[in-house]
Amino acid sequence: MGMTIAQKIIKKHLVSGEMIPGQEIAIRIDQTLTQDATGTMAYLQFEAMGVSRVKTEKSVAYIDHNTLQSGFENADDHRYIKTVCKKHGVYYSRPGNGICHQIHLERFGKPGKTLLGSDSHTPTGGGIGMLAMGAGGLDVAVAMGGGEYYIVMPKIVKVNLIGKLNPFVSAKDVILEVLRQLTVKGGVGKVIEYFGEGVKTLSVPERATITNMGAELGATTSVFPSDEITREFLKAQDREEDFIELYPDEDAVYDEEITVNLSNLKPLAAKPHSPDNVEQVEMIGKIKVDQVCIGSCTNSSYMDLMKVAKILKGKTVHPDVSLSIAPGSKQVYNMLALNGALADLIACGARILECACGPCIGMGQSPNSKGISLRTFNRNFEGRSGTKDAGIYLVSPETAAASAITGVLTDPTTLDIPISVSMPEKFLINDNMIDAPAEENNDVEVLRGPNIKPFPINEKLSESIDKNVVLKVGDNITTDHIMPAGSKILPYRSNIPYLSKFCFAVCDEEFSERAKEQGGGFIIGGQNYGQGSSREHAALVPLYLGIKAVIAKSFARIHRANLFNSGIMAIEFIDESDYDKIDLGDNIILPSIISDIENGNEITIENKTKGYTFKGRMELSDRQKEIVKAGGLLNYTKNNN
Ligand code: MIC
Ligand code: SF4
Repeated sequence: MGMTIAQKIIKKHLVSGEMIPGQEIAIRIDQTLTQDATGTMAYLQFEAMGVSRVKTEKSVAYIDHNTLQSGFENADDHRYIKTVCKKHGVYYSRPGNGICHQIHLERFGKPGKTLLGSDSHTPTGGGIGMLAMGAGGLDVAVAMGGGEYYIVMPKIVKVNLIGKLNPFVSAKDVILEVLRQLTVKGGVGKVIEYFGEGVKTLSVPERATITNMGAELGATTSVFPSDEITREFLKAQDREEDFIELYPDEDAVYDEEITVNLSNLKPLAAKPHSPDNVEQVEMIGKIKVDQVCIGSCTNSSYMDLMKVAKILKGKTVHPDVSLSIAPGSKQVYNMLALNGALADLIACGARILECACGPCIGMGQSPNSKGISLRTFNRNFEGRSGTKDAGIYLVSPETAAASAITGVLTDPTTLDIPISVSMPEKFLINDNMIDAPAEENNDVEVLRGPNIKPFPINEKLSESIDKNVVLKVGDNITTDHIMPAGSKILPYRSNIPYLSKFCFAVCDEEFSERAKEQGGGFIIGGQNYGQGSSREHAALVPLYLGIKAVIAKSFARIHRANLFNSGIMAIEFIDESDYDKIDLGDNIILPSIISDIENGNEITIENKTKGYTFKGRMELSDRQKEIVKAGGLLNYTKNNN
């Protein structure tokens, strides 16, 4: 039987397990990436493993999230990452060089390779035919140490692209359409593979926009074929030697299939507060806009910003709008500066930000109260922008630029501005902001600031657990709800005790205090609990607060793994009506948890307050069972060394 692209890459990297959807497999990781908001924790964990040098083909650390330095914390963390990387064989991309996913695509990604990143948008690399996945920092640390990465063998969804995009309709509209069809949980346990005649009409940056936002589908990853267009891109990046051709076999079998006709697409927007709340821009109507932000790892490529510059050339940003633009990388920024496009952006009144995540992670540019902000980003969760009552719309760069001029949400196809932008034959190559690691690690001193506090480590699991429900939440809880980001909190990513004050604050301001007072307990969740960011802080902080288990209707992939890695149990309701019967404060007992785990996957749960017993499910591989019993992956690894 023929194979799909993802199956081919998995087969080449398979260490153990069978490639049967739903079964746990282990794969070898060729490359890793970290960013600074998850990186400190990942390198602390790497150090705790006692491996002297990374064992991957290439590992790169990027500084892009915590670039606002309003205290010593971020600068200290950067210095720690810089020195720890130098010592242990990791390339270091300095602040100012740009956003991890954009740079990795430009300078390091290779078709056919596996990439594991401590950031959920790592699948951006699927735009050049990599199997690129997001994970928690600990999983990335293990991969850097040469350990395999465990995933559930995914199902493969074929997205058949036909036709060709019309002018002013863009790659962002393609992925918004896929999100409209499949929703934020439609990709769980699946790889999304793009196929069909429409593929060759899309450039690599456009493909990368689409695979980037596959994260919002909850997918394991997304991937495009590696074809002549990929070769041209790599050649223009001066690395044609990294190219290999990669197509699915003609008789490849897919588990599901959907078709998107590019010719029929219209500009789309994801309305507040979910990336799958998608509607046509024209149908939403001309709502008044307060802010427009262009950038992020989804839409900050040279091609994207050239289109924006052409739309804005000779115009002025509407008086009621604040427009900010953050180029994705120094390469992009520098090229815009050299060809004059930057001058057009400045002249129209755009506020040019440094090449970094910036407003996407709430590092500045929070909208005004009840403000409407159009963003070319990938997430519009409530509160993520830093303004709780703001309404964030996710749109294409074309829609963003058009609306910045008119001051209202504007369908860019209605503007009469002919623009054409073509891929450069050669990108500007200058890797002077990427530091190579030291040859020998003995004399490199790792510098740590006072903000770095020890991370919590769980205890061995005990047979019976008796605690209260300290929080009950609904469906689609994101890791941004669990552990918010933003400029005030992000500097403390290496300080779990401090972070714990903000845990779940968006949903329930008293949660943190309540959990501490009661010595921890249980969290009850709905569908798709833990979607969104890969931040393992969303598991480490609840661990610090004493959370023993999350009992939910279903879990998102990366967060589920992060919970188990930290030794918190992720238990699913077998009968979802049991969710309705539990209330905040109920006393819950797991009377025989170790025996239950050993005997299968059914967990007995007693609700003492309500006086009844029900069953939960925890499907674990033998290895995961041992991890949970040991109280997390670090304990398990230590026990086995
Ligand atoms: C995000 O977009 O939410 C982040 C910030 O990039 C996260 C990682 C983090 O929380 O540090 C992600 O997507 O994984
Ligand atoms: Fe950075 Fe935003 Fe991309 Fe996350 S989604 S990596 S915060 S640009």
